[in-house]
Amino acid sequence: VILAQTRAGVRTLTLNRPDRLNAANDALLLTLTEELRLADADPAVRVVVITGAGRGFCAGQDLGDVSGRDMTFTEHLRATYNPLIRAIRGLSKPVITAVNGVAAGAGASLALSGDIRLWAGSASLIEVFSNIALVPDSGSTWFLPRLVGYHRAFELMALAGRVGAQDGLRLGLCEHVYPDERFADEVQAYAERLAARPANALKLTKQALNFALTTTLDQALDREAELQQLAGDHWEHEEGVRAFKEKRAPEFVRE
Ligand code: LHQ
Repeated sequence: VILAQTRAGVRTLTLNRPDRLNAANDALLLTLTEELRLADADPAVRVVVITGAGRGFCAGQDLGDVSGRDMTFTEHLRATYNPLIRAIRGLSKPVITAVNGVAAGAGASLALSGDIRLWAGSASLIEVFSNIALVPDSGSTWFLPRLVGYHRAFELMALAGRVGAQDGLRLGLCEHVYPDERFADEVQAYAERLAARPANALKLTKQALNFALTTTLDQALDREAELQQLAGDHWEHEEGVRAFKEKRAPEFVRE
């Protein structure tokens, strides 16, 4: 259900149920979460990419796989989707969600959860939950209003409109859009650029931003001061300053 490969410090995890637009079943969700844990622990991995096989990114919960389940909705979310989204936001390395096609329902939440969101020209996002009379889950209620404001978020959720790539870019649902035929190469090139950046500083930056999103300026200032100590004490900082003085590019990757 998940394909995994590492190239040049970039671990790519590919959702692989293409005939179902990579709709999620428990095996897919639990395997993806476990793969993220392994990538976090692997020193050879500096950036993680999550993408989909075939023409879809992820169509959300596999609706053929829910009947007869013995868990409540609440238990199901707590056991599968919530740990996945927490694993992405808590990962000590940047996660790129590379949205190659439609991202619907919990698949839309997954698309929004990345630190960097790259979309193919044919990508789209649908907060599809209300079509089946459900509530947005897997973080959509947290991510979307922070990106587009309450009112646009409510409209997208209430009417389940499809947001195409150009609108996604305009609304801030992704950072870049690349043509379909170059998408995989552009994602790899972008990820390698990120992999060359100072890993410790990026880890701390991700922590600082995630903390700041839910706190006051006072607390954010205090946390910045603590995290800056951790960054400043790291060899990456020394290398960055030395490279600046020597008028050369810094080398942040050490085997
Ligand atoms: C699918 C699916 C799918 C199974 C396409 N399941 N087969 C919910 C419940 C419980 C607890 C946890 O949380 C959640 C969270 C959620 O994610 S709820 C939202 C669930 N997802 C949906 O409601 C999306 C349903 N799919 C669609 O609306 C469309 O397929 C979209 C808009 C995603 C794509 O449309 P098209 O590009 O026109 O593709 P298609 O509809 O023809 O789909 C292709 C195939 O994939 C098709 O199978 P078939 O055998 O006919 O070729 C679909 O049945 C299958 N598929 N989504 N979620």
